[in-house]
Parts: sequence; structure tokens; C-alpha cells
Amino acid sequence: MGELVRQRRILGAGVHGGARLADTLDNSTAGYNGTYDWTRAQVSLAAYVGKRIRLRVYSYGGPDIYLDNVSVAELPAAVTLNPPVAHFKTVELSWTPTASSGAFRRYEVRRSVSAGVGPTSTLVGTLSSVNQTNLTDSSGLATSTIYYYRVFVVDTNEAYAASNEGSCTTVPLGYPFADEMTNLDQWITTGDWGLTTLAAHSGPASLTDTPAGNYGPYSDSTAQTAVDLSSASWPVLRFWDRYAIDGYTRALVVVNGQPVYETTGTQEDWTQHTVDLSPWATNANVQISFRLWNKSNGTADGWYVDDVSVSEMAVVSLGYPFFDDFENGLGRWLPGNWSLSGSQPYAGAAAAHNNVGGIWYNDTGLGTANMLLTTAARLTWPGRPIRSWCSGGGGM
Ligand SMILES: [Ca+2]
Ligand SMILES: [Ca+2]
Repeated sequence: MGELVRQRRILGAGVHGGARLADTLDNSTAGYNGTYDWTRAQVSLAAYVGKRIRLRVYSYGGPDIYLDNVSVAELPAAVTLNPPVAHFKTVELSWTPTASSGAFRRYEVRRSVSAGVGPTSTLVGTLSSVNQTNLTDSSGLATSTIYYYRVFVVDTNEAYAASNEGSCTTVPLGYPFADEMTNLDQWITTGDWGLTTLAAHSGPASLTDTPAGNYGPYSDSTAQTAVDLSSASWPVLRFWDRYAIDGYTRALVVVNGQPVYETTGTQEDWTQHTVDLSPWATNANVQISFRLWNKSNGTADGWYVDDVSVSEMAVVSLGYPFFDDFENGLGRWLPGNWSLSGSQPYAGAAAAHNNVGGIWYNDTGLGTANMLLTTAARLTWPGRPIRSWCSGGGGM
């Protein structure tokens, strides 16, 4: 039995002389003045097959109920959902065609992030052809998340039959990872993140927080990917960027919740950054986010990112003894959020400084990730190694 109900209290159904069927709807907690959409309800009459029944619809609780399209009919034949196939941010679904094509009106594919997909769960798609029995769900899926699905066969009486429930978990991308930003296939975005051809390190496009103009006050948005580093030995994140960011806005790279790069201000030239990801080597689910976080009402053009990769660091030997006075740059390092500074060197003209954008305060949690200044080679030495360094500004 299918029926459409618009109501604001409790509606039940029973059969004359028989047991009361379950209440179909209960919105009593919403009070008397709420407005409600039409809701489809369906109650099984399988226990009364072969009997003569009188249908009674009742309500209580001060109701104001609208009822439409009541039917007592055979359910359409349900379909069998094949095991869903998950990718990075899409899921492939397929099922057997329904046997009751004569009364067929549509398939409804619905999903949920918890078991028990019902007729009010998130609608993924509607298919009106009985022979169209597959669909790719690409609507707002998160990575590394389990999803449950059912396909409902809806007939011309608006009665619906549910398939078996299938589930799958979206998966991180393979390693090594590389993206020249010609499409967003490997990214899940919030806010306005998207491609632009106005600026690119590799043509024709780059990824930016606001392709159409400036970022807004108090905006906070991300472009996220995820990589399976279970086979990685020494993974390194590389990306190129340029930016125009006001002083209360931060451009952050976050790895599994840990900021590893933070900057602000203006950098007009495309510049490559490298971040040692060896703390996440062998981790099968490494989430990498580019986040632009505006903590005030300032505004500016924003952040451009291009040629992102996560790949294996080639091991070379720097030999022994090792010494670096940073007079020739950071070429032997994976500097992460460190940069060269000429302001207070211990000796010569340059020192390494755990700061990229001249940020003088930090409330983003960059913290220990600031220490990811890593030698870009593995050191080998024969005897009794020592290490020494000179530091200022709080030490290390
Ligand atoms: Ca590009
Ligand atoms: Ca912009």
C-alpha cells in the first residue's frame, strides 16, 4: 500500500478487525505551526492476503492532514543491487532490471552514510527507463568514506520496492601521485576552489581558491585529495604556488590534520615547495588539503596551486662529514615551511628560518610540522657522527 501524506502530527493506518499497523509518520515534535512537505508512506498488507479488509486511516494529536494517492496494490518486483564499486570520489552502481516493467515508473537510487537506506535517504539519481540499470554516483562524495545504497523500483501507483542494500568505501588515489590541474578528477573541493586559466605554472590551468575574483570575508575553503602511501619509502610532496593574501588570511597545506606549510602575503612568481612526507610513509590513507582560511574581513585575489605531486625521493649520499652554512640556498633540503633568511645569520649572509610568509604569530597548529626541514639525501658516515648547529629565536 502506498500513500502520500502531508501532515503535522501523527497518522496511522489499520485494518478493520485486524491489528493496528505501525504509525506511518510522527512529526509531533515539530509543534503545531510547522509546514511539511508531502511524504510518501508505505505499509505492508502481506499479513492480510486472502482476506477481505476495510481500510481505516486515523490520526490524533490535533491534526491538520492532507492525504493523496492512496493505493492498495501489488508491490513492484524489487531489483538486485550488485556490489557497488568505489573509486576516489565516485561509486559505480548497477542492478538487475525489475521484472514488473508493465507498471514501472522509475528507479530511485538512494544512499546514506549509515546502514538502513530508506525512501527518504539522499536521492542520488532517478532513471525513468526500465532498461537503464546503472548509474555512477559522483554527487558530493567524500574520500575514504563508507556509503550504503539501495535502488527503489517505483510503480505507477507510487508504490516502491527496495533492493538489497550494498555498501562500499571510497578509496585514496594510487602512489605516486601527480596532477597538472587540467581537471578536478583528483580533488574534492569546498567553497569556490576550481580551475583557472588566468595563471598557470604548467598550461593551460592551475587550481585556485577563487577563480572568479577575490575571496570573501571569513571564508574558509579547501581542495583535498588523498593518496595511499602504503608502498612509499620516502614520499615527498611537491607543489608550485603563487599568491596574493591579506595579513589575516592563511594559505595552509594540511596532511592528515597536521599543517605542514603556512604562508601569507604576496608571492608573485611561481615557486616550488617540497615537504617531507616520510612521517606518513606506509600510511594507506593520507589526506592532503590546500586550505585558504580567512580569519577576518580582508580580501584579496587568493592562492594559485599547480603541478602537485607526491612521489618517492631518490636516495643519494651527501657523504661525511656534512656541513651546510646555507650560503648556497636550501638545495640540499626538503624545506617544508622553512625558508632562507638574511636577517639574523649566525655567520655569512644567510640562515634557515622556520617561516615562509613572514608570519609573526601562529594559531593554525603548524607547530611541530615546522621541524620538517629534512636533508634531501641520506647521510652516510663511517665513524662517530656528531651534529651541531647554531639557532636563535627559541632554538630547536
Ligand atoms: Ca597546470
Ligand atoms: Ca581569486
